Amino acid sequence: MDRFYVTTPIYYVNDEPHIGHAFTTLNADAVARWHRMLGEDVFFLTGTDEHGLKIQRAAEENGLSPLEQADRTSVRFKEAWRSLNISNDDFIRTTEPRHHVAVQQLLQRCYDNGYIERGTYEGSYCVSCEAYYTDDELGEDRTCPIHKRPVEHMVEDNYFFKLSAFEDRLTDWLTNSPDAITPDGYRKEALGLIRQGLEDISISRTSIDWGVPVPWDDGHVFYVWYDALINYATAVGFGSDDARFEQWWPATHHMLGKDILRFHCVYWPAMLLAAGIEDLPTYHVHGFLLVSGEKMSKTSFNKISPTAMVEEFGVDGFRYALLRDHSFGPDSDFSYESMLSRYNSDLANTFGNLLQRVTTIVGKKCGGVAPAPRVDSPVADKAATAIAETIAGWAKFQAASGLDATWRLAREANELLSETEPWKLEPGPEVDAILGDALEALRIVALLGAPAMPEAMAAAWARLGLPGRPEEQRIADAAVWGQYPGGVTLPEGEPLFPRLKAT
Ligand code: ME8
Repeated sequence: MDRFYVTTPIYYVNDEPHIGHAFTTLNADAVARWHRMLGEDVFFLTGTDEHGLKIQRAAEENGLSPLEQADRTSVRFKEAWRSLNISNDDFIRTTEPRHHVAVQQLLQRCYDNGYIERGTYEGSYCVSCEAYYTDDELGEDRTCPIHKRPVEHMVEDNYFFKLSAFEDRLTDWLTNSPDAITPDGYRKEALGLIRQGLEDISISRTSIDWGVPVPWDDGHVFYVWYDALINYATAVGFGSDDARFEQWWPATHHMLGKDILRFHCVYWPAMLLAAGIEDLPTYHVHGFLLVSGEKMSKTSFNKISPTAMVEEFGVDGFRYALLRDHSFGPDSDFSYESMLSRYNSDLANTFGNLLQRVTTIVGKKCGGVAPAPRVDSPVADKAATAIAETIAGWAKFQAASGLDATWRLAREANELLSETEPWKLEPGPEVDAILGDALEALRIVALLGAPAMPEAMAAAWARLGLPGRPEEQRIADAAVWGQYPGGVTLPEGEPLFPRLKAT
């Protein structure tokens, strides 16, 4: 069976979950669900990043120990993901012993292979990014280019990773694997960073002790980023179960925001190569969700909590609108108004009305017993196109374009009804044919829409009188026109997506 290993970034525990985190996690969840429906063996990982100066300072501000701070916020992330029905198979915390073992083993290997050396570092450091910046990367008045806050001058005696040794191998990898980082603009961005020249990077700290100790030198802990990146290896057995790691690692897909591209797409593959791991991950990078044109951040007071959105739109309404409205790649403006109009147009109107209308007419014209679709239906070709485009969208990790293609089929079915007006016709074969086709279109939309809206589409499935859940089907078998069985009695029910008014 094909394997598919998908990850989100592990989020910092100094901050509460917001819809930016939810965006990556929901996309990863929907992609994981899609791959399960393809029949693949899926492992889906998310978690929290708990070491480093940023967490230590947040803990101090809150009068907590760093571990207490981590325990409290990590739970917030777990709760947020439960409330969004995220189907992760594991939740890793970098404070767990399994992770310490993996970090020490992986970096010890880099050290033994001659890629880590001692030295002194002096530079401008942004605590919010947990990253050093060169002078030409800084913004006005020596501020961090991302957080716009003053950077700190740091001088440290520490260990350096010989990143410069990997320039050629990284360039070859990104030049020869056109799908290594998608969308392609981000592959070019990573190549650009490598072509500017790679300097060795400082990977340990003596100024703090909240981290994983360097195994060959007691006074140092690893710098948080080099500990954090290794979480992806820890969770599939690195350091504890070599056979498991070898099975899963070649199937790795990292989903992440563009803010952490350099760490993921340049530093991390170099670390893997330095440790003798030749299989490099595949990356899927997205832009920022912007609120009134600004990135959401603690300092801008513009963060929106996923819980508030679930209260407005329901879990699946929020999941759908977020996935459908923001394609995975460019920056995208988030607004309540566009979420509302997406919900009303696609869910309340297009899908919800279609389901309600069709089941009502089946009640009136067919005695409540659903007719079967036509094999040679005028909708069949359109359905085949929508299915193919849906599959292509998900294959590219583009939930928005997959869902767009799926919803075209729902609109086709609505048009079929508007053009033929079966409610005006006498009961008989013509009405049966139209309704059978519409029911089949609904079945296919519920099937293909299930990764985005697992519960709502399961409810729609039941309303179509179908057994089981759409997620239990295999795409290759079920996404083919003509399978709606007909002959089933349709249960009655309330609209699945009641129309919402602006609040
Ligand atoms: O960087 N729009 O954690 P983090 C879209 N711990 N996505 C956003 C977003 C926004 N406005 N804001 C955040 C870290 N994200 C490290 C990662 S991984 C080994 C270590 C999402 O809590 C997006 O996925 O700052 C981004 O890359 C991530 O949250 C950063 O989360």
